[in-house]
Amino acid sequence: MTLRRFSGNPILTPADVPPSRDDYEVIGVFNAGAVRFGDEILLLLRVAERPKQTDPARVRVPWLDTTQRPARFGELSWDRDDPDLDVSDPRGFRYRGRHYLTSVSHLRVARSRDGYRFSVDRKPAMFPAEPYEAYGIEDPRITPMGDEYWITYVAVSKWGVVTALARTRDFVAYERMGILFPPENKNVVLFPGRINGRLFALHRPSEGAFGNRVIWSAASPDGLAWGSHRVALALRPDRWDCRRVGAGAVPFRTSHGWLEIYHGVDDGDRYHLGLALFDLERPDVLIGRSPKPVLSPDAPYEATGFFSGVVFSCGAVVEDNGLVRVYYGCADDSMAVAEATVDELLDLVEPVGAGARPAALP
Ligand code: MAN
Repeated sequence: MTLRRFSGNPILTPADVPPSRDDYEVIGVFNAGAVRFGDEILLLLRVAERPKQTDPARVRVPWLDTTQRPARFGELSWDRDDPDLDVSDPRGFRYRGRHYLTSVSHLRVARSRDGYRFSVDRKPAMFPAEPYEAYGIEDPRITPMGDEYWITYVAVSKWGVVTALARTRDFVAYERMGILFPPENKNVVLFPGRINGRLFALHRPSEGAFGNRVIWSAASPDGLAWGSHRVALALRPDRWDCRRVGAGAVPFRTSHGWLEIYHGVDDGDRYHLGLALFDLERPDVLIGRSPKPVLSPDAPYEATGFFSGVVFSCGAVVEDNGLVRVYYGCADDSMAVAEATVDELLDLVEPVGAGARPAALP
């Protein structure tokens, strides 16, 4: 069994989102956080935009001058046939040893009553504003915390890729709380509320000379200072999650444990979604995992796009009747939704014995 795709997918494409300025174009709307807010489902979209590429011989790349209030777009541009320019990855450039992104992302709210038809706000909800956000803010995850919503998001700049926190009560005003995890770290999800007095997170540091891109857990007294780091979920050789893994949707409570929809990358660089189950009392302890993916990038809008072969979730919404709607980005291009019941998902999870768990660190 896999997630059932909505027949009207994709639910949002770049054509549905106006750019933040007239001379820019939206090239991707994807990897949205998702949450129920009153009688609506809100998506916090990652909107990627760039200057309109008016001259085919030139490459134009945006960045943000965050010393200005509000931040102002700047632009870099090169001859497309400059031998020092490496454009092999559509997401970024390398030029004389430095990395740049081909687009800058901001966060935008979309609202829906039924969970399938969304209307997109005309203005950004959060726009890059801090020095560490100069190349954009990406991949938000929304965790309900009491009467607040805590948003972890990736921020990119010449200082590296970090994960930062913002808080909101109303999805109108957002308060930035600073960086939670320094470079390189992304795919950060917070568990909702305190568990035995502490807050818990899953995060994904990038490896240096040793190690792999695996999911780590951490705990905190206040949500700002994080410690007790452990490897929580490791790679599985020869499977769909053999190359990299990262937390995806914000985990939700079930009778059997915290259910986490994570992404795994295979040897062919395809991104799949799978399930991990963490102990209700110790959310840093893995107790189950799906042997197979619950979604692979097989539909045409997932298989082909800006970055082909990607399904990537930052949020799922669980209804009172047990229906789970999984929102996910397709090929770094568009947004889609697929669903299953909590019971169906739990049936796909196999227990993980203590021997198969990543060892706790000394
Ligand atoms: C990155 C992620 C996402 C993106 C995928 C695929 O690792 O952070 O932003 O969807 O790669 O490009």
